[in-house]
Amino acid sequence: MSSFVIENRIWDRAETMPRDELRALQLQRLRECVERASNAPFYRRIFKQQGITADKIKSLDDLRFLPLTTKEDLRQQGLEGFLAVPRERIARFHGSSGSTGMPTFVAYSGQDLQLWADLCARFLVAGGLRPEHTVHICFGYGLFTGGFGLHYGVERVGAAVLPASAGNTPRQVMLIEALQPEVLVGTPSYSLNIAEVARAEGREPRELSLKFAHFGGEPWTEDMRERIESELGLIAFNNYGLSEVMGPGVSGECAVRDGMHIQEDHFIVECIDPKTDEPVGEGEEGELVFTTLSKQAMPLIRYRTRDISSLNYAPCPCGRSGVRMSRVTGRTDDMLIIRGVNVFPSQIEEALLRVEGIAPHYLIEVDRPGTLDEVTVHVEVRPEYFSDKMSRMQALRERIDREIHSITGIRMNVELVKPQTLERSMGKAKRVIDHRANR
Ligand code: DLL
Repeated sequence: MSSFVIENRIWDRAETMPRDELRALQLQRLRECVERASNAPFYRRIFKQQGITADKIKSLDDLRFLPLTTKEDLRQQGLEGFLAVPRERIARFHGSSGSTGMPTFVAYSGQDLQLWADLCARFLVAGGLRPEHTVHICFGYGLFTGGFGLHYGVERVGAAVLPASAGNTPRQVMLIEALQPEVLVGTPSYSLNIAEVARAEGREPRELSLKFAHFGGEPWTEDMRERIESELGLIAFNNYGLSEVMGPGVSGECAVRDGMHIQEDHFIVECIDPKTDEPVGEGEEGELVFTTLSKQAMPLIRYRTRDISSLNYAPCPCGRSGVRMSRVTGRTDDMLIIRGVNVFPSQIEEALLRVEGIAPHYLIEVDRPGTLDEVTVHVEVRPEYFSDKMSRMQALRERIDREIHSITGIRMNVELVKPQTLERSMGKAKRVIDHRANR
């Protein structure tokens, strides 16, 4: 890790609001949100059917009487079904690329964009950003919320933006060398590509100007954080968000780096059992569900994220009162069911990173050639470990097999591949190919 020290600075006093005050504010904003949401055709119809009105919400506990909203609802109703303002008040569209090809669109009013920049500023400052810094943003600028979301957050803090966008990694390295940014913003997996290309060009990645980084947009493990920090010689912070709810800025780590503070004055979070829809206890894993309290153009009520995490209400030494969510360990729709056992890609990542000699690049392939599921994990070997000696590679494979088995309880095929052979992604890494869906 870098020796750079992150001070505990707070962007907005609202982040430290006492919890009783916070809950009172949430209740008031929840009523306003229900009022606003009833302008959207989807909610208007449901509220009418179920007799829901803002004045019937007497306490935050009444939230559970409100309907859950799903990604399917967004797909089926389209943007129009969820717009709570006339088209002329929309200032920006974004979208998340669905597996079906057609993105799910989201809309922002001018006020939403202001709030978004502020919420990004909060977690950036919590993770050390200061006006004198320069920030290299390698998220894609486009429909994806990562590029523009972080861009305006950095500007709000008053720091300089280097809008590198995604792709063309040699050029990214050149820009870092030329403009000496202290901060990197992007997906964690892409930062490793930058390190790799820098090294291939004869530069030591740890010698680059980067001191800390704000990563988000995809799942990553604590071991991956350590690997990235040691590769690039920086301190890495985690931040979380999703386009439907706003984009980045829903939560982020403070200097303590023990969970991401949710910006609860603008989002109510619940953690539910995805099967029963009942709340799980504090610290237990469940699906996160968000209600947007302040969004104007596209308010969402009890939006099911499919992200699996847990909540920690213990006070944080940094003074922020927002509940902390754990790392996302997987998505309900990412979970692989292998011969009846539930496995998350993050568990495989954890196993792989325990083994010395392998590079943090992997791909999980699932198939069912006969009646049984088969998983093949393709893993890159680090150049200095790659060898023509069968026995050496066999020992490495067995070590990986044991780690995977001890974490997931199942046996997988391990295929070691030469350094640099797995495809590098320019944004969110693709970790799983499941052929079973096409059989
Ligand atoms: O990825 C928003 C974002 C951009 C967040 C940049 C942070 C930084 P979507 O493309 O809609 O939006 O994808 C949202 O990505 O439901 C999670 O499954 C996953 N995700 C986002 N951040 C994290 C994270 C953006 N820190 C989906 N850890 C979410 C794990 C994350 N998963």
